[in-house]
Amino acid sequence: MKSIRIRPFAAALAILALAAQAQEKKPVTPAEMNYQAGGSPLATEPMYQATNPKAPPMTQAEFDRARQVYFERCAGCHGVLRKGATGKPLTPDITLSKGTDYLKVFIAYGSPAGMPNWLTSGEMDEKTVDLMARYIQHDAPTPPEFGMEQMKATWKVIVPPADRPKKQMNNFNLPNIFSTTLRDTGEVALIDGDTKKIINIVKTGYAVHISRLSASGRYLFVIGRDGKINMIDLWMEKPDTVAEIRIGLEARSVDSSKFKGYEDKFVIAGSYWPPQFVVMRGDTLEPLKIVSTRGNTVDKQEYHPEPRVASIVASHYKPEFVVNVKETGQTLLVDYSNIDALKITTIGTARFLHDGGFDSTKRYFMVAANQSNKIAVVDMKDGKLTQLVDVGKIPHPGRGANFVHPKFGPVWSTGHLGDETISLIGTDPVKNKQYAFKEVAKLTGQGGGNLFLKTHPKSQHLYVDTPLNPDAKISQSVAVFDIKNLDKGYTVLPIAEWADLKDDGAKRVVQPEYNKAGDEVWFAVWSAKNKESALVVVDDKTLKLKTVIKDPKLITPTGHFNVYNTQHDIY
Ligand code: DHE
Repeated sequence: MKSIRIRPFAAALAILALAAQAQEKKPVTPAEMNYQAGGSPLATEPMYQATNPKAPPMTQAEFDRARQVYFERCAGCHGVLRKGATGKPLTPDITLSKGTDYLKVFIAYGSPAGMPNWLTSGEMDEKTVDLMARYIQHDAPTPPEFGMEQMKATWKVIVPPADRPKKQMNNFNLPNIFSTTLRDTGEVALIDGDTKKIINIVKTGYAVHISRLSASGRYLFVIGRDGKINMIDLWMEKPDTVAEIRIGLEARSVDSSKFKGYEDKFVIAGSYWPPQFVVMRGDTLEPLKIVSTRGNTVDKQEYHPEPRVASIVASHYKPEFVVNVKETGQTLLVDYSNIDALKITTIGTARFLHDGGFDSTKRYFMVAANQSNKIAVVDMKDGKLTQLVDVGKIPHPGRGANFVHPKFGPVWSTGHLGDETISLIGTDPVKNKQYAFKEVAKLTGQGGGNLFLKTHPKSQHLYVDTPLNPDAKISQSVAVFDIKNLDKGYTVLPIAEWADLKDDGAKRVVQPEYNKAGDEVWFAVWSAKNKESALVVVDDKTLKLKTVIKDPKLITPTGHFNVYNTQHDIY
């Protein structure tokens, strides 16, 4: 084990203090830590760096290096402005009084509360630990804002609406196309779900996060972590980008208006930095209205300067977008019927909002408040919070999975990053009132580190992945439950083994996704950029391997989205 040179007395004090802190804070699992420390595109943005005369001196070169490390490793948890998110706040008013020695121990050895052990894990050397301990005693540099002028400067209409096809110009079965994120190459692969052949590989922003469909199913929107949106027209002979824009410096979410009369009319995207969302024209991505999400937290009612926009969905009940603001724990219902007089209903839910999906009727939006271990249920019809439901540790539903439970009626389910359970929540307040919006049952899956689970109205199976589980056997396989016999436990499908990859990569099996018919399920087998990856397709009836899709161009596949199911919110 490496050692770090720190005065022994200071080190002992620091460790005692750490232990005390650990008691106060809920532990964060290593899986969640790795997941959050995913690297921010802000690392390469120019920023003004102020020096704090009370803090230990640093050269400009040291600042630049430390800032890069901070945005690559630390910002996901501690926030861009270091005001704290999953991790503690690290502003000079706190860090200066702790001093360099204390901070070095903390960074080097981590804490039981979830801070990774950056030195002993080998991720940072002693010099970097020292650098970071000094850096966080200076004021946090603020990345630039990104307003209308900057957005317009990046906005390109590659094929104007008038020059686009008037009808579908290809023979693809559009509802069964899959859009697959190729994370580390900055691309998406459009794959024909019938033939399993790649239709096109489209250059996108950095590490695309999600794909979403317009209400008509014609346009596909993908958003990179760097805030770049590609609008892809599936009617083209070879589907490709017709418009693009950058809506912020770092982002995760995009969606398109779905309410009757507003189909394909507007697109919305939210950003992590700056904390804001923007409403755009649905045919060109022209930015129309930008709204900041800076504001007060739901619990302590404190001002938060950088509350990131997490999931966004389009309501089917009203002309509204649902915008979930992570750090404030506020769910915004944004009425887009009059863009010039935008009406926003602010519903206090819980912190920190992340991902979620509709119940089977699409009336209720179920969103994970992952640091509260709760699912917030928001009523799309009445525009109010229906319930905060206690679930397991760090819920992470993706969009969740809806099915009819033999005893409890319709349920929506979520897995967890922090434990092995799958929580089932009743969603039928009419015929199954006694079970509605309560956790009615817990299934036990393979282990923690779950990210996504999925079923389909035509299927009787529930698939649960565990890509962030530290045990390779678990991260490389999925658990399948028989919905009619949940007490029987689960069957394990060795998806990565079935992929039969030539390299010994991480082979994390991630995100079950059904085809349109609901009779096959696709999984990404996600390895590093220089290792072979694949997509594995399972026959849902027999739970047997159907086919493996391999191609040298399928580099780091992660999320994959079936056009029809995404368009209609079927999950
Ligand atoms: Fe995601 C959804 C944020 C890491 C794959 N992810 C989401 C959503 C948010 C989010 C806010 C909901 C979007 C919506 O519905 O509008 N994800 C984040 C992070 O902040 C985090 C923790 C760290 C980061 O640096 O990005 C993170 N996510 C990951 C990954 O490491 C994953 C596994 C692989 C990857 O591609 O980077 C990953 N996230 C996904 C996928 C979805 C997603 C596939 C969409 C799920 C769905 O079914 O809709």
